[in-house]
Amino acid sequence: MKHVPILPPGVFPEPDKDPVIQIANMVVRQGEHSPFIRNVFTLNTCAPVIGSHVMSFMTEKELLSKWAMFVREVDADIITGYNIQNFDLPYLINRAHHLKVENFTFLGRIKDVKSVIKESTIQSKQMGKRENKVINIEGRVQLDLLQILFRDYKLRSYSLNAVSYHFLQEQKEDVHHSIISDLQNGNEQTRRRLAVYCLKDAILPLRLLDKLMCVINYMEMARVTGVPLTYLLSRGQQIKVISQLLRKAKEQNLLIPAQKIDPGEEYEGATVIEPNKGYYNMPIATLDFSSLYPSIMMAHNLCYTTLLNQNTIAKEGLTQDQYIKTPSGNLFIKANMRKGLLPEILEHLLSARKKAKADLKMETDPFKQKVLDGRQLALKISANSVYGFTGAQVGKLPCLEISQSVTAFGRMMIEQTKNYVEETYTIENGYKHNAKVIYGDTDSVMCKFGVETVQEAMKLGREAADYISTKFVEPIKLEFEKVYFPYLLINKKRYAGLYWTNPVKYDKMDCKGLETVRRDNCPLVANLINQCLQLILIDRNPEGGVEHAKQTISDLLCNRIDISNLVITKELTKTDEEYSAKQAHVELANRMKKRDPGSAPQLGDRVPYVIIAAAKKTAAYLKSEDPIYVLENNIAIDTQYYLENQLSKPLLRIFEPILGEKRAESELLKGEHTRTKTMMTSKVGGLMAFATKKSSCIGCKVPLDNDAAVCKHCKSRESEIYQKEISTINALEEKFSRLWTQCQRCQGSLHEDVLCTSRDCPIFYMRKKVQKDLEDQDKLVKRFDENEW
Ligand code: TTP
Ligand code: MN
Ligand code: MN
Repeated sequence: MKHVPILPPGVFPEPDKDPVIQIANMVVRQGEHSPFIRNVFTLNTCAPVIGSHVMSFMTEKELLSKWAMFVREVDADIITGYNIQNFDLPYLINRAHHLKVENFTFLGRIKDVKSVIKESTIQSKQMGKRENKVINIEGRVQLDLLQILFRDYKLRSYSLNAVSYHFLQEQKEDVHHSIISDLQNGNEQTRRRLAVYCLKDAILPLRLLDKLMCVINYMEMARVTGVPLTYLLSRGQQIKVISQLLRKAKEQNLLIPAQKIDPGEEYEGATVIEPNKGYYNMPIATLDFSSLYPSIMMAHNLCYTTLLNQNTIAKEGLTQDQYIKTPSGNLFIKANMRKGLLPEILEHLLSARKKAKADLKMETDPFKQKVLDGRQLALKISANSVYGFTGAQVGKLPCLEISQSVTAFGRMMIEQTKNYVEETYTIENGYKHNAKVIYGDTDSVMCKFGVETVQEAMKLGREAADYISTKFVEPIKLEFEKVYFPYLLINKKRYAGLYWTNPVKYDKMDCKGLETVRRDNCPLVANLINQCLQLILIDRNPEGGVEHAKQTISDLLCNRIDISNLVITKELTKTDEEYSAKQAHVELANRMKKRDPGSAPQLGDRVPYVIIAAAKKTAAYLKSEDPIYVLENNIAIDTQYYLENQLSKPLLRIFEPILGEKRAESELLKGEHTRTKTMMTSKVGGLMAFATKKSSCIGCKVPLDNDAAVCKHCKSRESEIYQKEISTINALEEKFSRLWTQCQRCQGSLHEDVLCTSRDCPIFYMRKKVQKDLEDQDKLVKRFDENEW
């Protein structure tokens, strides 16, 4: 569902003032791809929309009342939409209350139970703190797509527009809220245009749910862990473990203690093997334990119900072969005596994961593969949170003996694995080289076997994994995971490499802990790091990477980087007073509010900004500016800031293992290419170069003291110079129209005016920039006219 209230420009709608003018609905049977009901409820008349049922009402009261009847009649199991939980549903309920619409709030399946709005805050490690509205609609599950995306996907922007572009490669038709009331107050045709937009907004969440297989995946998780579907959105990991524990405890006639348990102390975590940093132009095989912590708990029967102490051992007269002592010194009874609940829960979760992994292997569609990978990952996380549950300091049932035993086993095992590899694969034992573990984290080892081909590394990797697995108790299993070739090992948790799972072709370039995904940095950083890594790893041309980095730095300092690459975005999550230190995006939001309260970013928006040049020592948070404002007012960018605060660290990081610390710094950040800056006037932005006042000759740039287009010396070439500037105009116009078409196409809109003002789309900035360049170039060419050309 999707509803449109009238929004006065830039003001968030308020249910006691702003009417609901349309509600669009799509109803689909789970498993089918297209809805069997498509309708839209409109206030005032609306021209027909092919394929959709238009129902028009003359009063808002009637519209709302009939819509509530529709909800009861169609009797859906799941209600979805984009931000329905915090926006549409509460809005409709409040509006209906305000208008005193009778019987509106009976939206659920239990007679006479009203749907009411409550506020709630949830806090979790995974999500941070979020304030949400909660509405009871008995018998129907609310699955808000926005909430699902918040949980399952890290995205740069969560606007429906950006999201549908990201997953469906199409953008929705955006009707800018400033024109909604004009459209509503127009005629049946303009209201039809609103309806079309509204219908499209209603179907998008369904299509996304379908594409991302959300209902199937959530359903499976709910079944496996035994929690209601909605808990998966509203609650954390712990509730799933509790639910499974209750399920198993009941089977064995056990009760779970309800009183608060003392959390116990911190305990030691996992081992990270000290990295042997460098650029490896040879295959590196990675071995990793499959579901390590869960399999440790299963192998050694670790559970609340199997934990022993000396007293019980004495009292029960247990003999040494009946229990084990973990590396952390804790005692547990063996499975043949009594099988723990946790190992059983884990078996169940891991068999579901195994099945998901098998489905993944069968799938050929790359997008579905991603979704299935998401499913097996969710099950992996659920399995790992069983361990997390026992170690949670503020948990319902912490048990230090279990959690510290798990990590102690883990530490011991990775150490042993490293030794097995290095002791077994030696020249002495008949292999061509001495193997070396160059890095490892928690349950994985990166092995340099010294061989030259991916194939040989895979063979040794498989062999080693199988051999080492036999050294541990079942179901513990070391697996050959992949080969990295080449491999750039930067530091603990930071590396990149080409990732091979077959000897013919690498699967992907894999980067860990590097700035290759854009979130808080500007796109320039991610793009440059990606390009350099591609040169280093794919082209195996580290020198080319260095050259490319230098060239980009030089482009940056000479203002040749497009502004869309320099836009940084940060979410405005708190009000000004709540931030302890001044922040660039918050300051900007405040300044924009003063300029124009209507278009200023609101709480929850991502604020795009660039850093502009200012007097020396101006704090960075004062130099943030709206990219559009920068374009429109020809404001110079602080290129030095971008070099020092955005590019330099990530760049040095990837080049240090190749060039060495000293050379990386001197070659990348201090070379000739960084001096180009002094050749340009540093105050003037790139797009200003031509657009300055009528002060220099268009031909040779010599300063002029009159308004002429060219100087005396260039006068004879004036026609030629004019032609050149005209062709620049032509080129810009062509570029503009290409970008324009692209925006139109991606909006799927054939309206003459492109309405998209999506500030999270780089095309938008490019289009704006070209538009600005075109205006400037136009002005420049006019100088020829003014001087009697
Ligand atoms: P991984 O090797 O990432 O996970 P895994 O061994 O459970 O699963 P896989 O079969 O995919 O290798 O991490 C090793 C251990 O680190 C894992 O068993 C438990 C711990 N861990 C957590 O506690 N929480 C987590 O979110 C992750 C990823 C790991
Ligand atoms: Mn593992
Ligand atoms: Mn691992």
